[in-house]
Amino acid sequence: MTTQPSFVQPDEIRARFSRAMSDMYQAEVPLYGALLQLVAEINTQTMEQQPELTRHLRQTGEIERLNMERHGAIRVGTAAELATLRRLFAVMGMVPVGYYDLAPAGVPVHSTAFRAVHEASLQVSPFRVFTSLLRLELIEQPELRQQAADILAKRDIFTPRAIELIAKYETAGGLTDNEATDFITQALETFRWHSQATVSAEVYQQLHDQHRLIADVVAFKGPHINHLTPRTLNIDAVQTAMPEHHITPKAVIEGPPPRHCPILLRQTSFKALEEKVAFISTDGQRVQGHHTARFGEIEQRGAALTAKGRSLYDHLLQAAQDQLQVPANEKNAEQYKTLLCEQFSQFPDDYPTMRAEKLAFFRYFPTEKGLHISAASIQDLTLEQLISAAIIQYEPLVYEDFLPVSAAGIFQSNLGDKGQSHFTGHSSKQNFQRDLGVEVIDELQLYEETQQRSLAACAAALQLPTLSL
Ligand code: OOG
Ligand code: NI
Repeated sequence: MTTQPSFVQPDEIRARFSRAMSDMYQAEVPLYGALLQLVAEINTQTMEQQPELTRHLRQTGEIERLNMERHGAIRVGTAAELATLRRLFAVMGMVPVGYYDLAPAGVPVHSTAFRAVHEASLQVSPFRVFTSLLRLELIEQPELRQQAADILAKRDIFTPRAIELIAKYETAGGLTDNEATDFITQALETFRWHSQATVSAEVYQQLHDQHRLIADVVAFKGPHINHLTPRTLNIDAVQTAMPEHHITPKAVIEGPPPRHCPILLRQTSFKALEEKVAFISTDGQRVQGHHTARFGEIEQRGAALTAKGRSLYDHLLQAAQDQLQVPANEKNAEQYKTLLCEQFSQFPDDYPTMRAEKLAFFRYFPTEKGLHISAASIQDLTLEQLISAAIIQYEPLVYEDFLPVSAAGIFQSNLGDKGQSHFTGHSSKQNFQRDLGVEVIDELQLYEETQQRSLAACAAALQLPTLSL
């Protein structure tokens, strides 16, 4: 009789992989290590200074995931690469959530975020990877487009052993501890930096002239991780402290302005590093050159917004940008901040109003008082009455996703000033999903489900038949 081998939980593999990725990137880009340290210091300070925030982080459990919280970003070149990445991420319990079209902002890619979806899994490891697929069809010159496709067709970004282990996971339903360790080592290879380009300096230059991003995707062996982003509790403080630590941040923080009740996501990055690379040449000589792609980023996360809240956010952000008339830059950074704050004064900045107006998602918890009260005495109370009686309390659900306008700003800040063109190709979620091999998950649905589960858990704890909004 054979016994069932015990498999490592995908959540556990993801947590271990995320740590291994962070270690690798620290070794590759020491400035990322410096940024991690700065973020950790400011997080500690912020929690000391803001007991209310600390209480909130305890209540939601975010305090336990804070130090391991990060996202990464990669860019791939073909449908086959994207489809295999989906299988690789599935081993770690990560599935594609959301569709982001960056073409209108002049970046020839479309993207999704691979991440865990259940709040219990997110609690074990919230690691996410923003994954972009190059849209070769947006390259104008047919010869260059064909050449890029030919170069990409020749490369294999996965190790044979990684493919074997993915297949093993799919057929057996899991990986043993040894296999998981092996998988992490093998999968990491796909995201490693290679200073040796796979093309000549001439071809690199042609790709680069078309768009710097095209050179970044096509001219190298694989989709090197281009940044890893820790989560800060005070992005303004980190932005201010960065120069003292010899880190130069981009001019403006992407996303909403500073608020009492943070919403969605605020992000800032430091400029990409100019790194030495070697190009191939026909006579076997190494040709030295340089490439600029890898950078660092930090982010502060706030409440996940409902469709209504999100459309208000989009509207206010657009209004501020329209008023500024030109893209935000070093010179107009202060003016942009003022405009943004003015516009966002229309977005309620306290949780009770955000909840009453259904602008954000929340998680509900029974209070200590609620857990000690007799169930019979509260049977007829509505959710609102239970909240007023301090039997139930609520906390905003943290936003786990990305923002296309911010993502475009992050891309742009690392692509130099030129090339701010607009691509006119249609948004093609369908093509993206065909290439991916599955449909992407709607993030709003996920927040809705988490909110519902918290209500159900509250009802169970208070011995009430149901609770609804
Ligand atoms: C991805 C840029 C987007 C974010 O945090 O919005 C991103 C990239 O540069 O590949 O990472
Ligand atoms: Ni990022």
